[in-house]
Amino acid sequence: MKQRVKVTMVGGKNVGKTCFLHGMYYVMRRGVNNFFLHAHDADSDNRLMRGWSALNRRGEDRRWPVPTHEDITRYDFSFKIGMHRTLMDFEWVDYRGGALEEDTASSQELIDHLNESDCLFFCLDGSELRTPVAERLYDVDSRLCISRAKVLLDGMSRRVPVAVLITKHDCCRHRAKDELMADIRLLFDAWLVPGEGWDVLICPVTLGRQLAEDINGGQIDPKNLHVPLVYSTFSLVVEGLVDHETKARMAAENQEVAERRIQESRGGFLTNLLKKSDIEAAQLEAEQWQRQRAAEERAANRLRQDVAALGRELTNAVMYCDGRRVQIRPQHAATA
Ligand SMILES: Nc1nc2c(ncn2[C@@H]2O[C@H](COP(=O)(O)OP(=O)(O)OP(=O)(O)O)[C@@H](O)[C@H]2O)c(=O)[nH]1
Ligand SMILES: [Mg+2]
Repeated sequence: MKQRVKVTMVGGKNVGKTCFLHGMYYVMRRGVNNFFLHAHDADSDNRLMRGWSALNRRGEDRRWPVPTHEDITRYDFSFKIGMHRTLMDFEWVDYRGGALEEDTASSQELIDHLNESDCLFFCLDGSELRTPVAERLYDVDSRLCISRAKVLLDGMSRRVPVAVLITKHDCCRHRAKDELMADIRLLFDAWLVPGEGWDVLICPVTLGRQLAEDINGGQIDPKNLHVPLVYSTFSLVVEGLVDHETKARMAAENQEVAERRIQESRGGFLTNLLKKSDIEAAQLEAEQWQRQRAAEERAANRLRQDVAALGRELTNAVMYCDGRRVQIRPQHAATA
């Protein structure tokens, strides 16, 4: 399993990418159910914590970040279980929303980042979903750069998990869940149909319920901010688990083949003597495969525990696996 992965956050201008990052960093730096996120360097930590402190200055419009100017801002984080055990290192890429709409060097850089990404976050501005989108479909699609993002994602050389964040969910939480989901299906049809191979999380997030009515005075009371990163980690750890299980199975099969060769070579005293070197070579091989199998099984067992811990955070999550709705049961079994 890769220990260092790259997340790219995409979405239109002003959809709440930077605010989400500041909020997510704060809640996970503090820790959510024993999961932690720590920036690798003090400058990034300070910058993100300053961003969070500003959000909490109620009554000032300076509480909100200025639109991101730098084309691309990178952060290096460690995602930990407990304070000390790193599960995965993330290189996080936040970039100015405008880059998605343009055909410039920075959008080329973004495409390069996407191609190297192991998971994606797409921010969908929940304030666009206050009312049904059907009649405003093309307008919403172009403002949120959804079609543009789809084109970029389809151009990617491989499928990676996608977390769709309904940011500013406070603005659309008055709507029935089914209705909201129908709108999301309209907007993201291509990512939610079978056969396209996308694994998708749909996750509402907000920095505070009161913000819908009072953007400058509303209290900061974040919801769900840790879920998308937990989902990305979960998906990548499951991938690693499957890899170890496959390797353990292959090692077991190879061990069996070598053991069969030993059995077939053995015979009477003279046969054993004549085939001594063949038998010894097969014995050595069988032992090597046995050791490899044991190592893969140990690694798989460790990851199974991590998958269970991460899965506990996702039992209420709306997830699709190649267009099929999947649910993680409280006893951690992922089922269709
Ligand atoms: N109601 C509500 N508004 C929010 C929330 N989060 C962010 N906003 C508003 O959205 C604005 C834009 O947020 P940013 O995080 O700067 O958006 P961005 O996507 O980084 O924008 P660019 O840097 O221009 O690409 C903020 O100034 C807030 O007014 C939220 O949870 N609820
Ligand atoms: Mg920004």
